[in-house]
Amino acid sequence: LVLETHLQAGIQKDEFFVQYQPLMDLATNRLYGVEALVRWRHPELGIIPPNSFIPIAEESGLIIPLGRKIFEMAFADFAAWKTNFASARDLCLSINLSVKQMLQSNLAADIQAMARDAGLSLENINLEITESLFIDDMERAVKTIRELKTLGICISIDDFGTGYSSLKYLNQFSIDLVKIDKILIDNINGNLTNYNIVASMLELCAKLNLKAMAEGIEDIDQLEKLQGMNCPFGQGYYFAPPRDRNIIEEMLAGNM
Ligand code: G
Ligand code: G
Ligand code: MN
Ligand code: NA
Repeated sequence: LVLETHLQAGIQKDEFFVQYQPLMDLATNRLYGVEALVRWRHPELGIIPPNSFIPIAEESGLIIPLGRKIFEMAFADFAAWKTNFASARDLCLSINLSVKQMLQSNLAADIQAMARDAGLSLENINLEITESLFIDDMERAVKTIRELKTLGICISIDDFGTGYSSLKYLNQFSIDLVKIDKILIDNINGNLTNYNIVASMLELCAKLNLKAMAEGIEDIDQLEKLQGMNCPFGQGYYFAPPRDRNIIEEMLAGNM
């Protein structure tokens, strides 16, 4: 309850900010997009990672106003990058959404309004959702995804392979991108079973015409294995950790 009170105050005092982690095109080794990841700069406790407050924000419902702030910040940055950097023209922006946010009836209209306020078109905007969404309220989830897709927004399944992982959802909900969880990527070199699971997932995605991204790539051996399997996209500390906005701007200015 104490943290919840701090969280509420923190939202009002704008203590939250967004970092961005590069998403890479593995075929060309070029920047494909960035994933927005929220952080809390607490006046006494310092930087608090999302794992420590997102669950509380979800339980308390504060994820709704916080989520709106995250969109506003990321949309403002993204709009500025599109204006200022030719290299950002086709860049994709990925934003994580909690189940609670996805189940708001006005989500699509809300996002549309925030994009309009930021002077941003909804092309190249990608929302990351988790499979648990489909257990919670299937009907609402389907309706929301349809509305978002009508606006031109892309949908990713985050942490794929760890949870419910029903393959039929991928097609049924016209998912655009599957993010294969770090846990499966971790052991891709040491463990033949893991390797085969990832290889099969990539094959399946290709057959279903889904983009696939490997999460948590930390070394060149993993990268080369994934490239050998024709994994189209990747993310991980090997390329870059989540970075402050100004570092991303340096990259866009031509140093990467
Ligand atoms: O950045 P980090 O690895 O600490 O993020 C941990 C988790 O917190 C992510 O996997 C993601 O699920 C969640 N998270 C990070 N940023 C956001 C955000 O902006 N919105 C929501 N809903 N979740 C986020
Ligand atoms: O669940 P989600 O995919 O949204 O989480 C993304 C988070 O995963 C990022 O915030 C980042 O902190 C973390 N992450 C990204 N790449 C790596 C990696 O290579 N290794 C580890 N340990 N964590 C990573
Ligand atoms: Mn994510
Ligand atoms: Na993940």
